[in-house]
Amino acid sequence: MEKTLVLLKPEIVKRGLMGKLISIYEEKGLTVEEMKLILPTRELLEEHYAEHKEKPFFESLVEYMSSGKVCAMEIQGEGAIQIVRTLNGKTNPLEADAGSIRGRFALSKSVNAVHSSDCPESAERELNLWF
Ligand code: 3AN
Repeated sequence: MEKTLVLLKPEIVKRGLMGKLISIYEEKGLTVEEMKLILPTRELLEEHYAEHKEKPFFESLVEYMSSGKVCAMEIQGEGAIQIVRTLNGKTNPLEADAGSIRGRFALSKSVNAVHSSDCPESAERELNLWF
């Protein structure tokens, strides 16, 4: 069974959409193995987004992600990493399928509802970081 890290970003928690998004993963057949609400520290986010450190959007991304509580989950299932990314849709909500999570619930590239690991190595690294 594959495991992946999913983060429901601050706007999802603030808008009261956590349950709706968790249902989408559960209805697909995936299971939530661990879950916590956390106000992430700058240190945690800098480590989590280390690969984007040089990008122009890094500062605003870290600022946004620490602006409110995040719902962190370990989600499990066969092919969970790819399945979650398909459910989430493309990073840019303008390009995301209308039926995907980002297509339905997000408007911008930075405030884009969810994060999920992109490969098994990232999943292991990110799950160790958040749990
Ligand atoms: P994904 O989360 O879909 O794997 P990445 O890894 O390319 O996307 O980007 C990490 C995070 O950085 C995204 N979740 C998004 O919030 C933010 N991001 C990516 N590209 C941009 C951009 N051009 N402007 C603002 N934020 C961005």
